[in-house]
Amino acid sequence: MENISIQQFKKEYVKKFEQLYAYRYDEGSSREHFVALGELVRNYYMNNWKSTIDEYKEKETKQVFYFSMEFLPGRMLKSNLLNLDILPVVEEGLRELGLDLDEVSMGEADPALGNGGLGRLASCFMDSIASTGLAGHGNGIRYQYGLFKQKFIDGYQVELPENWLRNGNVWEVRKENKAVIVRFGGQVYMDTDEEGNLYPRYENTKNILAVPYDVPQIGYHNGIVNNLRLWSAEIPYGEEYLFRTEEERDEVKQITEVLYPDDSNYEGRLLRLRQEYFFSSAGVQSIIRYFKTLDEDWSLLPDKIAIHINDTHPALVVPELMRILIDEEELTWDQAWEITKKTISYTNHTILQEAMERWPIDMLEHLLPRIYHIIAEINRRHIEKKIPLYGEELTYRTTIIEDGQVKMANLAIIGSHSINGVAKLHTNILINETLHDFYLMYPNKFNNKTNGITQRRWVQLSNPGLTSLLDDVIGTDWKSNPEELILLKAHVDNSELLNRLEAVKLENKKRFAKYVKDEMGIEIDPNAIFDVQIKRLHAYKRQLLNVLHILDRYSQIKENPDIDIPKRVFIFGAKAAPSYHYAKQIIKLINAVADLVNNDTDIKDLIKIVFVENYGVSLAELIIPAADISEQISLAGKEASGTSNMKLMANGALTMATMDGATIEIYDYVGKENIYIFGLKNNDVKKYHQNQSYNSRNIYEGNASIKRVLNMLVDGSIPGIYHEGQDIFNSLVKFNDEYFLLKDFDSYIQAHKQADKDYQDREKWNRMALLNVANSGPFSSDYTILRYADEIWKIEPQVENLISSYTPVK
Ligand code: CBF
Repeated sequence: MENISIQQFKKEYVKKFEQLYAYRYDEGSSREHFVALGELVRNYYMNNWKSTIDEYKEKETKQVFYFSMEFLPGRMLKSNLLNLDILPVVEEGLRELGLDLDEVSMGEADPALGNGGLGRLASCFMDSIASTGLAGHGNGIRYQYGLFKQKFIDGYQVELPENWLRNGNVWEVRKENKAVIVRFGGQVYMDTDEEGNLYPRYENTKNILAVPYDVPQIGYHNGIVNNLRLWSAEIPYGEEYLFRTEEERDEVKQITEVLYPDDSNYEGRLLRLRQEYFFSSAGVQSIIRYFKTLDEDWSLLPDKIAIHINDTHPALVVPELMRILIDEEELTWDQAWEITKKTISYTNHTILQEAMERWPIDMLEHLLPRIYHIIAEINRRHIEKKIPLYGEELTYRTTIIEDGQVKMANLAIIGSHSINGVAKLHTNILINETLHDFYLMYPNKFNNKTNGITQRRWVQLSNPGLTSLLDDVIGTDWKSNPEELILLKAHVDNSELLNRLEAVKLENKKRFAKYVKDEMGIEIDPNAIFDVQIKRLHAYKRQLLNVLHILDRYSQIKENPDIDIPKRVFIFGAKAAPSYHYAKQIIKLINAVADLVNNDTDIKDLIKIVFVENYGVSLAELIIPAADISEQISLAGKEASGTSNMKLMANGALTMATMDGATIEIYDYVGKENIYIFGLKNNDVKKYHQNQSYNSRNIYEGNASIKRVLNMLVDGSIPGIYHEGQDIFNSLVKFNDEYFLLKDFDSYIQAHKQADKDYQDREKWNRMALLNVANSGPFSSDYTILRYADEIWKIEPQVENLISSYTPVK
């Protein structure tokens, strides 16, 4: 945008505020200031938003549409200011008005429209697509309630509603004229028209209006403003008489009411399926409506449009596009199928069997009869075509429909031209194990795209201290080309710089310590090692292993109060899915151990535990810059990629890790001296599984430290836990420790001992931290997205790219 002076900004701001609220600006609350500022900032990007979209249309630029059930953008105010290049002006202008931008920013609700890594990745991608000048937009759901607000009551997780839209959303624009109808239920009959063509005749369907709310995605200093389109469900105009009962009205409201409704029961699953079709269908319909304005031949659809499906939640895009092309645009099956496959691409984000979506046939058939017909036909043709080529056995292992269920990953693979994993190991596992049968059929579809993160949010915005240090030492080019961070390496022996890096970290730790004191009443020492594990709570991520380490350390200190180790603050942030009982037991355990340890004066604050409530993007922005150790301790082979590993590394935390996900690539970049690696490798785990030779009880019986720690779970040493301790003990000993915690325990403890030692040598530690920052550039999502654009979507930046080149991951 054009330069704006501080004076001009102040004048415009005061005017905006007083027009909105009709009282003096200095009487306003943070919330009101946020709204006024947001309203003003809108004026600064609206023209660019319009011109970006107009230009794509005029030039018939190929555009990508990223379909995702989750987006976790975090607060958008500062990020919009940064990308518009007016952050310093606004900050100073507000300061002169007696206001603080950070406080104003707190007036914005943090949109929790996602669970974790997958949703946050989608938002990093949105930022990177716009910032690298690519024509690309998001497509998702405007949930009225985001992911639940987590509270701890007696140490137990309690889920409260997260009404993030209570005060509206200043960034969104409701576009009623772009609404579409999405059809559910009823019956469908194939009839013949006068010319003898088959067409579907629908009866008794429930038609729902999908209304889009568009949210700008502003590129970094490049004038591009793309679109994130979030759909909301409403009763269609003029059809209110069809929704006379409260139940019928509720059914509509529910579609976009809440993120991930409880899917532990049939009703919850049905609602989830409804949500998936709702935003898939609405998105595809709006894309097709746009394409038709270009007046091009249908065969050119894949030259103008790419549709990317983020995991299988939007996989119904495949039959929906087929439906529109065949039923509404009257293409033949073969024409439609070619176009569909060429247009769609798919990312797999997990190999966990329980996360692989499957829908019972009767549910799908009942809710979406025509879509089910199309899936069944895709499946029939797949079998017919592949048996002669690959034989029955292999072909039947790849069918979409099996045992009364529809397998969404199979649909996504068969109906797309590209499938990628999100880190090298993960892609290899897909190719060689999980999806090997598909790989035999479609070797060229498979590729890897290691995840990334945007340094704009995760360094520039969340760590201003580190940002100005970097600017001073290596200049500012790293902001548009993060690989430049490697220039830092030349300064690795500059002890003045290392001290400055340490001072920046200390300031960030103090900032977090203040939060902990104010919000939780816990006093933590900023000079302690801040050891951070922030991610969804899941058994495979092994927060429990972290707890076992804490209990071991606690016992050692009790035994030997004069032990010479640095203080540690163990920081957890994690939500458990509401119906995931075991994960919730671990939350209770962590809180109980925190109560025990934090209040035991014998251990002289050598250990403190902080389990922050309601972990999300905003808390991550506070915790990550303050971290010394990044816990990435999943069982090897289970974490597809991880992205907190990259954010933490970029902020100078040292990684404590198993060889899993993208952490392996972090290891490749930083080298073995600058990371703590422990535990089984993927191949070791595989061998144990093959030989069925793992016996956790033997380890328990034979290892005194492990026995001592595990016994604490059941012998009353940890007040406040009841059956949780016994259940967790049983999972580790009686039920053979599915995630090999006991096997990895010793090497984990050793790695932590090494970290204690290294931390006492501050120069060494700071050097390692610096090398982590220096090597974090390749993990920028800007590069990841350029690889998607180049290799999958076949789209090119629309403005002179600030990133002149990108290096393929080594
Ligand atoms: O690819 C993004 C992230 O997705 C997950 O969170 C997921 O939901 N499947 C994975 O668990 C992460 O490993 C991955 O980084």
